[in-house]
Amino acid sequence: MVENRSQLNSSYDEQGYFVIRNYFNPSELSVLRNVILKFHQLWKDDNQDFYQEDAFNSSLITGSKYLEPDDRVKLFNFISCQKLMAVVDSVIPTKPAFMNTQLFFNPFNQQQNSFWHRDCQYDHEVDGQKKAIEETQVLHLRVPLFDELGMELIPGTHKRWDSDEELAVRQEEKGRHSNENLAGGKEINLAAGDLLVFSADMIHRGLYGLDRLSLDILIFDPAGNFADYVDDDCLPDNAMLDKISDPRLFVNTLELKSLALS
Ligand SMILES: O=C(O)CCC(=O)C(=O)O
Repeated sequence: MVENRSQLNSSYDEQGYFVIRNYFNPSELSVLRNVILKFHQLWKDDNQDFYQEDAFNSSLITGSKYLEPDDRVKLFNFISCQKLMAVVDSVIPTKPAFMNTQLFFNPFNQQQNSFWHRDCQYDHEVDGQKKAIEETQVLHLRVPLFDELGMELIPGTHKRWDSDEELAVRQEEKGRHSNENLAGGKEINLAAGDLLVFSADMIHRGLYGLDRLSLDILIFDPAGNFADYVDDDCLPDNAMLDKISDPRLFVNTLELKSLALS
C-alpha cells in the first residue's frame, strides 16, 4: 500500500495512477452507499429507456434533481473528507477544484462493450488532445461501493502520445474497434473500500462484471480552464457550504466560475 504523500505523487507522476487498498472503513462506506443507492434507484426509475438501451453510467450525482439537501451534504462531506483531500492535495497541491461526479454500473444491455478512451478525446481533435495531455490535469477518484473488476489502464499514457495501434483502436479508425485488447493494458481489480486515482487523459477502460457500482469524483487543476464544465446545480449553496467540514474544493470551483464571468 502506498500512503506517503511524496510516494503518491511520484507513482502518479510516473504511472498516471495509484491504488490505496482498504482506504475506507465500513462505516464510511455505509454512509456513502446509502446515499448513492438512493440516487441510483431514482435515476434508473427516471431514465428507464436510456438505462435499458445504452447506459453504463450516470452523472451529476451531487445535483438537486434526485437527492435531498441532507443527503447532498453527506455526499459533499464524503467528497471533501480528510482522506480524499490528502490524496487530492498530493497530486494537485494548489487550489484543486471540484468538477463533477459520475456513477458507473454494469450496463443492463449485455451487448454493450467497454471501450478504450482518453477523456479529452470527446472535446478535442488529435492536436487538442495532445495539448490537453501536456497542459492540463484532471483526476478521477474511483470509489467502488462493492467488489468489482475495476479498470484497465495503460500506465504512462498520461504523459505520452498513443502508439499507432492505440490511436486506431480508441478512435475506431482503420477498421479497428475500441473494445479490442491493447498491449500494455493493466487490469486493476478493486474491492469495496479501495481507492483508485488515475489521470482522465491516460488511455483507460472500465471492466464490466460483478456488482460494479463505483462513484467517480472528478477534480481539476485550475491551470486548465474547466470552470465552464461545472454544472452550478452540482455545487453546494451557502447553507450547505456551512455544513461541509473542509469546503475548499467547492469554494475553489465557485471562485473560478465567478472569475470566468467577470
Ligand atoms: O468504468 C467505466 O466504465 C469507465 C470509467 C471511465 O472511463 C472513467 O472514469 O473515465
